[in-house]
Amino acid sequence: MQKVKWLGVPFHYGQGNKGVAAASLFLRGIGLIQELEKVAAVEDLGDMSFTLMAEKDSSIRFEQTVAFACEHISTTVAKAVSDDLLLIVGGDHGLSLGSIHGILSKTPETIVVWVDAHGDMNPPTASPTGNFHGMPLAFLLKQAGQHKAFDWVKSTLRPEQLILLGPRSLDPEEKRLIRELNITYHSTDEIHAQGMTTLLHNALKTLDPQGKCPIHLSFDVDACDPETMPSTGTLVSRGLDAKDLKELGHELAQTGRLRSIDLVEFNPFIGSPEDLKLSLQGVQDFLTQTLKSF
Ligand SMILES: [Mn+2]
Repeated sequence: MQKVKWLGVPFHYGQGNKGVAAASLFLRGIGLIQELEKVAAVEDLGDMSFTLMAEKDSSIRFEQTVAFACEHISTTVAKAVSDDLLLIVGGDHGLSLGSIHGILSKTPETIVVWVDAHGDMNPPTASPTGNFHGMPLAFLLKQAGQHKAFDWVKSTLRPEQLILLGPRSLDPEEKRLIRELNITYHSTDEIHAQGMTTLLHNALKTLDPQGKCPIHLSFDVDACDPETMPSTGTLVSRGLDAKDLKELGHELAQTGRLRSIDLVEFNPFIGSPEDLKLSLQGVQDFLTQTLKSF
């Protein structure tokens, strides 16, 4: 059986909906860990906790809080990295600066598959909202500019280590960076035209022809179609469906190199009871099928 470590990261300071911090507690509460234990050996590492710091004016909302939290996440994740699958249950997508930084500090050659409706690559000065969950990739790719609170960010990502899947709501500066840094990028339309399995297989082969690098999946549930996963804060139409998710998890797991997953932006307080039921089923199916494919 595949061994899995569950780490709850109830971090919500990267955007405005506090409910996103409840995901780990909620999913644990409805028995998701017991469900996963039917197909894997799960060790629950518990939930982290975060503190709201004194803030000053900045282009990043909650800058001090976010920077301090992500450094703490990075250290915690670095300690938890092993041959087991590390499941990082968010929280909003801002936490991925911390989780990926921690992973890169241990395995710098890791390939990151970033599945998202958005680019999450806005340098703070270009951000339309100031919300940090739209910026983590800018920091990881060293495109965020100088920010004293983020001086600890040392383990960064080369553009050749990144695959973006599913973005369909990109800001102008994100489009420019994707083009200039030559980042591998596939829209939902391309995924549906080629099929997730073929497209992902080819993308991984191009970035890592030897097939030796560990893989991290950063999965923002808003990558999915609102019909598939409605319980999230920033719904965008024309997203991934249940079949795409199944193929995504299967293709990554069967490489034998998938070491870690961020599951982010799931908000159990958004939508109707039916929406929540559908979203929970989506999360459970995705994780179960992925774990079965190891
Ligand atoms: Mn995101």
